[in-house]
Amino acid sequence: PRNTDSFDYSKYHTLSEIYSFQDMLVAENPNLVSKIVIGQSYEGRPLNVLKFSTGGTNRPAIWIDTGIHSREWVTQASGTWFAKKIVTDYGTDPALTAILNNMDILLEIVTNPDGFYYTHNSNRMWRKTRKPNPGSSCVGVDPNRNWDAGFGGPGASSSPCSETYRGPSAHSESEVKSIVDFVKSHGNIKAFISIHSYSQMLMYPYGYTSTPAKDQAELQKENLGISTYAITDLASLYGTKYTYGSIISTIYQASGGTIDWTYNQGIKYSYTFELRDTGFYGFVLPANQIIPTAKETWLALMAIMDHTYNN
Ligand code: ING
Ligand code: ZN
Repeated sequence: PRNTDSFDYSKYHTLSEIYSFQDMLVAENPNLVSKIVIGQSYEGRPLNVLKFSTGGTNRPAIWIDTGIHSREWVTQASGTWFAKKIVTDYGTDPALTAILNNMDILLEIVTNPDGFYYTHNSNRMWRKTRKPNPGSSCVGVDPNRNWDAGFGGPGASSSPCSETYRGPSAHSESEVKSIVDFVKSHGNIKAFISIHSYSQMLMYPYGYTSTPAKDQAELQKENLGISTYAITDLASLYGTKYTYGSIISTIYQASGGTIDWTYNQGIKYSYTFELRDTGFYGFVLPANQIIPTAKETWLALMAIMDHTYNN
């Protein structure tokens, strides 16, 4: 495609197609969208973040990432759709317009580009990064077990051959460390939403411990409230059913996860999604479900972003 209007959002795209989509979106919307390269992957690919901003300096921001696990293709595809949705709705949708007149949205669509390239060219089911592990023939670290939050505890593996290998040390993966450095230097991120598939769940901290998050009573209530609104809005479109709760109580114990770290950094509205489906197709969700998945998820994202903006 020569522009983002002729881009086919109902198909899965390669890494280079998504990279060129990002550049086209920036070129078409120079007053709204810019591209920040927050680092490089192990294999040297750019880690691109789209910044949607109507001005100001270091405004409060909402972070959204998709594709930290490369095989979860509906997430990168939804992220691409979200990017187009933001530029389309700004100026016409009152809720999004109000948010963007006061806050920035930061969107990393391909959070694990080496893994994503590998899923297109070698192994569709690749999850981890592509960094070799010294002394092992197994490659890669689970980038959702590599964060400095309960790192090394139960709910991650110390074996390089495991799909949940935590890595040699916290933030050993440049795909993770680049976000860590960005979040710390930004210092004004109010909501952090990390998107996975599949299972149809909306979750909040913690994953590494069943010890309730700080200000648990109040935040738990708020989390429950936000989650309820978000999944109710999501279901309003096609009736897709989501479950919700803390990570450890909803899916399983997982240490070193993204949003446990962002929450401990003080980002109160830290959420993680598991998009469609519940396992019939799993990671290999048919392309005809991309747009419905993106559309219903957008309603939940708007609920979370709106709550963040109003608090
Ligand atoms: N599931 C997530 C995983 O990394 C998860 C579940 C999400 C755990 C957020 C911890 C934090 O195991 C998938 N499908 O990757
Ligand atoms: Zn995942």
